[in-house]
Amino acid sequence: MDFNKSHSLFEEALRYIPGGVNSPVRSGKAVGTMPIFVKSGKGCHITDVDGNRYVDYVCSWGPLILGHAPDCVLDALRETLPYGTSFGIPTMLEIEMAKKIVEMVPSVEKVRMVNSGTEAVMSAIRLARGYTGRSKVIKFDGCYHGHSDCLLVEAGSGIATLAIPGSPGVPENLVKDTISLPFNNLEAVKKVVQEIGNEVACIILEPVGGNMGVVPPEKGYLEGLRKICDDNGILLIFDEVMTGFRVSKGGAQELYGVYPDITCLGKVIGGGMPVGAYGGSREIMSSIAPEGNVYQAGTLSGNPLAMSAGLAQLKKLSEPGMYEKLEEKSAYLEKGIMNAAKKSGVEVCGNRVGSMGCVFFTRGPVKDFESAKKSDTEKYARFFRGMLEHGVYLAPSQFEAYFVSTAHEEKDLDKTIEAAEKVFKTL
Ligand code: KE4
Repeated sequence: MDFNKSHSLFEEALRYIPGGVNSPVRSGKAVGTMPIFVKSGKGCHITDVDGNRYVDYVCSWGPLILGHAPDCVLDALRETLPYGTSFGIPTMLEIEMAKKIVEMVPSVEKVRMVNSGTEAVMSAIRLARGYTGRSKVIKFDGCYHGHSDCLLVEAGSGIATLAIPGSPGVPENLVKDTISLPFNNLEAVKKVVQEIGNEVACIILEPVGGNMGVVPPEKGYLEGLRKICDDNGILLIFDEVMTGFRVSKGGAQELYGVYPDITCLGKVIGGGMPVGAYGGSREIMSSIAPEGNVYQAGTLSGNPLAMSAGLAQLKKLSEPGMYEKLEEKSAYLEKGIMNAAKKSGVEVCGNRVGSMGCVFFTRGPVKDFESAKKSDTEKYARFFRGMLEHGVYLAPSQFEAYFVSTAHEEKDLDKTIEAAEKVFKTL
């Protein structure tokens, strides 16, 4: 494949944008390549500026669960655009979006829109601290909750990908109240809560880890955290920015039947536009200004274009059979890739929940960040580059997920499996 145009664009981008990208994990640094520059996307395919076409499994890092540029989203944007792009004044669309989220997410009675997952999580932490009057936050190694200061501790995603220790610029006093513990380890949480439980405002986690690769919760883990929070007046926050509307219609909380006090959302609810949200019970959400005193605001929060795109996507996802279709496609892909690895004698561990999954280049099992880090990231990088050459675009990092959309057809999945068969043989 020829990447000349992408490479010259990257050279130019490096002159104006830090690292040539607007988000580190896009850089391709972790997989030994320069990034491709994409020109267009439709369905499960993207085409880069050199005319190379790929089956895409990044799907904008999760938002595009219906694939690229689905007609329902484009139609909604076309319909909304003539009325204006932003007002900073309430619109009906914001009520519609709030009602849709309340309808679909079991534990949410009231919800506030923001503009990114980071903003949703940052606001949820402030809400938990304001509501409980406590300051400590328990998070988990390998979970990534966006780049707000107090959560850049032992984080996953780009922090893990680039092996950045925490992050410079985050003063010690902003992380002294953050405790990061091993994922899937209830005893570790019980021990800390025994010591300082009355100082802990919240326990926050990705109910299915998606930023250390994909790591599902062990049986009883989520239930155990729920009980610890109930017994100690701690708020349980599910960061469902990735799992929301992804692992089931009602997210991980519906899939596992464990309900958090606050839910953070993003990605899918924007249909590809910049959107985040956080919600919970009326009681807890009444603490948010102007109803309460916990302050949070945003110029473009509830933006009509973003609301219309997100609403169109959520309405489509509410149609019968959507999640059964996603499960069928995802299971077919997982089976094909695992068989391909087995045939080639390449040692991998495949984890998947619904239409988010990953292939760890380690024997496994992978149940937490420590076991995820045993993966051969160099071998993953070779796998990534080989698949790219065969027209399959995967996450440019071992510590991310692949996403299947309703637009991935059997022929696209077969192309992916055939490519994997060829590439595994070269590893
Ligand atoms: P954003 O601020 O990037 O919209 O959301 C942050 C966030 C919060 N919570 C979870 C569970 C997330 O996965 C994310 C963002 N995910 C990464 C990819 N794993 C976004 C990609 C990127 O950083 O460029």
